[in-house]
Amino acid sequence: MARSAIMNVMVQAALKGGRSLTRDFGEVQNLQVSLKGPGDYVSQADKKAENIIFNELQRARPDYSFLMEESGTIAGSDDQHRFIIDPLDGTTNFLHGIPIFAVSIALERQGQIVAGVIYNPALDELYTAERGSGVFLNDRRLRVAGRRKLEDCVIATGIPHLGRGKHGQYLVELRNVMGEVAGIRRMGAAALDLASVAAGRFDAFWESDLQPWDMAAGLLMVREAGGFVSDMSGGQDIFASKSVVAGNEFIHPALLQTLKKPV
Ligand code: 2AM
Ligand code: CA
Repeated sequence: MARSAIMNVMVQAALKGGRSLTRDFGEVQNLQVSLKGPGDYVSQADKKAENIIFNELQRARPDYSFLMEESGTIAGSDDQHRFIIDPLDGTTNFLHGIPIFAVSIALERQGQIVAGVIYNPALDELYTAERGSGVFLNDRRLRVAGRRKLEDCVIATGIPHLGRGKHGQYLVELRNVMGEVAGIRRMGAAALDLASVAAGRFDAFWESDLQPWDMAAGLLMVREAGGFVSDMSGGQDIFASKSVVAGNEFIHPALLQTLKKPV
């Protein structure tokens, strides 16, 4: 698998950020027993990883712009290129010592996502995608799963929690989907959920109230694996609507329809 120069830069940044997270994750596991918990420690770990990733990318591409979960927007002299960075997707998992979290880095060119890297350091799983060149998990090229019937499918989702999302509407969606599928999973890291759709582990995924950095790299991966992505209304306003539905050509439309079934 030949990687472009920019992909090499993004991979190095993700690996370096991931190594920092791994070191801090060890300490987080020890802090579970403390009364206060590892909250402050995790915020620091998150910011530290973001700084490492930012420094790596900015050194290689000093003109590019940035959108980052922790530091927000940094305008570069080149506004045609923008890195979109989530240094720690799956923060709640990380905080609780659950090894399902990832670094996510995407590159947008003129508003289009052209490259993406998602790295889960706990499993040492590195997903890479370039527009038009496919998506890989480590060295293996990925394809979305081929299932055609919802009843055979394992569907991933994100459940809105305290202070977030429309809980009533979500329960309707969940009720609609659970009656028609083989299983539902809630992993708690949207970037990894999308990567897992690309890898054919999940047949589809839906979630609302997500940010661009949760989704950018993963959206490209699903597309490059031959899958379909949309917002909850079936359109392409994914960032603006903050919602995503992803799956193969059969399950994506079937899931969209099921989600919207009237009560
Ligand atoms: P995070 O771990 O980077 O916060 C979980 O349902 C998914 O929603 C995760 O990918 C999580 O990303 C994302 N998410 C986005 N905004 C969030 C918020 N305000 N609180 C918790 N999770 C959030
Ligand atoms: Ca995130």
